[in-house]
Amino acid sequence: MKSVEILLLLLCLKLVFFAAFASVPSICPADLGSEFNGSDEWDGEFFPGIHKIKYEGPSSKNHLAFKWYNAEEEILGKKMKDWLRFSVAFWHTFRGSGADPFGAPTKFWPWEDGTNSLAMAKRRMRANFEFLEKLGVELWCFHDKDIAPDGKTLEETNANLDEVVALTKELQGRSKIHLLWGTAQLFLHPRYMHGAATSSEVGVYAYAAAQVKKAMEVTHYLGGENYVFWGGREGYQTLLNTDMERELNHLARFLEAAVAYKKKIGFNGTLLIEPKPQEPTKHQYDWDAATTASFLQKYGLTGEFKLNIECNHATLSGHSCHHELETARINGLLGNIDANTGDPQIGWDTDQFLTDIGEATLVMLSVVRNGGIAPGGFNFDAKLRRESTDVEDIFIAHISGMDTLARGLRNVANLIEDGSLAKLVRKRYESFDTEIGAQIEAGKADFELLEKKVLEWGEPKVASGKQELAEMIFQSAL
Ligand code: XLS
Ligand code: NI
Ligand code: NI
Repeated sequence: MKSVEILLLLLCLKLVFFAAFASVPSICPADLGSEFNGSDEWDGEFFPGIHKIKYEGPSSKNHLAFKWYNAEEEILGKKMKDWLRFSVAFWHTFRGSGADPFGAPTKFWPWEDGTNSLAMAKRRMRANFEFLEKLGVELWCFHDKDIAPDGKTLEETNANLDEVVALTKELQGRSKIHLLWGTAQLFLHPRYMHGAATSSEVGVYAYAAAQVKKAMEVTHYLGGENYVFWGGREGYQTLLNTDMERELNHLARFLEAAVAYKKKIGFNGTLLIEPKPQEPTKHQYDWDAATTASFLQKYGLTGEFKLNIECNHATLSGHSCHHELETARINGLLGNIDANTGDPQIGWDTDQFLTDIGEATLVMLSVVRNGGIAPGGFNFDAKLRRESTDVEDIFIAHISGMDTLARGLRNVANLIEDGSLAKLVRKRYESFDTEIGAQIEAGKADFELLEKKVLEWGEPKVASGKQELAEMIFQSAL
């Protein structure tokens, strides 16, 4: 082993601990024997032998084809691609290395040279665009730190970002591919150990603001349709050293400043907050959809923000993804979905591709009720598992996630066509479809009136909730 190889390996081992969130320097040498010349040149294709993925229908046995997702097919009055607005998450798909807190990277993609150089960043971006083209996905998402390396100063860091963004703009211009959302990564660097907008250090608050300012400018420049705030470290480890009220006030001030800056630069995208209960903090402030909705209300920010609901975060908070989606939807806050799932036997954010057809059907039920998700989308905030190490696996994982959600959409169409679930729900509340029910719903029934009714009616009759029937009807649509 040459000394340069030993150095790279040592570097890898050191970086393993940064790698759990699969962003910045988590990639190790693709192939310690490979040659790289420090440029972003790459001969030929990144994914040779993989052609554009086509729809072949449910009977196909080709694992590099769609069985259920047929982009142009109309379902419930809209093309599948318009319901499903799929997006690839750059951080997982192109920066995910397979490293976890116990082990070194396992994925050595052929185009990686083991560096975090600007040339490597540009080559990786070209790989992203070839992947999107071949997969037939037109949207993607990134964190600032995923796509460009840090410099020594903020100026240098921003200049690096500008260089990669210039290439990205050119690549977008040559295709139909565009940006679903951008975000600033405010959790990996040690400066953010106490949080970003909720840090106890004013210099860190300012640094986070400067980073978000730049990330918003870049998102705007790339035509991003949304901008996301995920408060990975906006929370606490112990209340004994934490002024919770002051930290929440700071977070609100930070978000207000973001709204003001968005308006100043003429960015019309939706600002999204992505709730998560914990990990990496013990308690994250935007625990779930309801907590975040009440935070927005308290600080007068409703109307400026929507929510990005992530299925794995939903289950971490003790809810189902469907519960979080419905909570967001009925509050007019459903903005985007980070389409992934957790593992029922593992207690953290495993960010797996969603492959459960029942869960996908419930997700699509909320989206259909919402009339769609645009200008949001289904961002695959999902990673290949550590043990999936073939380039082909990257395609298979996305195809599987897309087909599962497409199946969910088809199932919702079945449910709607069948109509019996909607009928069951309507019937369940029919006692409110009466004069007194209408009075209650209009806020015109006071307690005296209701007491009078009870004296007149006697003991109320209570009908069956029909849970098993509801489940049976749901199952028959799958
Ligand atoms: C982590 C989050 C993150 C956000 C973007 O758990 O899901 O990936 O989506 O910062
Ligand atoms: Ni996410
Ligand atoms: Ni997550």
